[in-house]
Amino acid sequence: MEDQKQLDAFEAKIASGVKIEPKDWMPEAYRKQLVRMMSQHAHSEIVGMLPEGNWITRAPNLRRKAILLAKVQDEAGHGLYLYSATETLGVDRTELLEQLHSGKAKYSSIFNYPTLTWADIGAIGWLVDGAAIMNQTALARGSYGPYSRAMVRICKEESFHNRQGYEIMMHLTQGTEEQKAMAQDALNRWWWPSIMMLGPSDDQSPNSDQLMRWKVKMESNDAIRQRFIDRTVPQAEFIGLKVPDSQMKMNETTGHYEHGPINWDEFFDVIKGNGPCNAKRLKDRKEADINGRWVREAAMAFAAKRVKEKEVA
Ligand code: BYC
Repeated sequence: MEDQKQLDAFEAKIASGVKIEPKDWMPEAYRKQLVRMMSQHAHSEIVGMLPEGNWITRAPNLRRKAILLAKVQDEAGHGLYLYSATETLGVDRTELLEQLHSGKAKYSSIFNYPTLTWADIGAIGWLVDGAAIMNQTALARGSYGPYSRAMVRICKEESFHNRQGYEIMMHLTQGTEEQKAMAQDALNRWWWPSIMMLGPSDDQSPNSDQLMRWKVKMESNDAIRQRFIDRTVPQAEFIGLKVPDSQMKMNETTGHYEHGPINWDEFFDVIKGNGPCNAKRLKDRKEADINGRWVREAAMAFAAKRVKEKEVA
């Protein structure tokens, strides 16, 4: 049974804006919620490398290839910070990765869609990184120190990713009719999944109440989604593209866009494992884990050798 006094002190700390650090007392439910959310986030970063990684060899020129390579490496780095931050809560990353590889753990729904053309790489940077930033700048103000600090650096890198994606789209829309059509097609396919990746609507979000009370989440799923839409629709118009929502319109009174219905059946189906690429993503991730084993073993052997050398010296 948790001590009411400890709980009150913990909640008072959060209310006054003091961060919770790894060695501080915390309720078990807070720890569990953080492990769930942070590990899902870490998994999303490394699974997210796969759809973009597919295009490294097919990027249209050397400059684009170098930029994409750097972006995919950044995502691996985000995974590393996030697994490390999750480990401060007393779990081991091997255990978390096993949960991912066995299909027990979730990762972001968005990465279960295919990248069919080069424009999809633009759409991911613009829309997926754009939605992620909307969410993560809020998470950077969250109550758990290691997670909120990881978010600060991740958001800086995501801002660069977002701009490179928009720049790809802008170039395509200034190109031939085929290139413009390719950009519009990518927007058509990525728009709704990007809207959905911000989580189910507030009335279907069982974790939000507790997470917002403990200031892990600072805003609700719908509030962040609205901000993303308000920012992104004018960006699409600026480059001559149209979001695929015939009901999208600006409400002059509220100053916000109103959108058509979101297909939540599709979202829940994808997170259950039935999206177009779920099986492929898990297969590729497991293979990447096996193929990278020798690198991890070599790094561990080298580290052990360094320790021995220091002991002798
Ligand atoms: N996909 O109660 P709710 C990136 C699940 S990667 C799958 O609202 P919560 C990038 C949810 O887990 C950035 N599942 O949940 C990388 C819950 O199920 P469980 C990814 C989802 O946690 C590479 C259930 O639905 N960002 O930027 O309060 C290349 C009910 O939902 C999703 C993060 O991970 C989803 N989209 O709120 C390019 C941010 N949404 O666990 C780019 C961190 C919901 O109870 N995470 N579910 O079985 C969050 O901010 C929150 O977890 C969410 C969901 C807003 C996503």
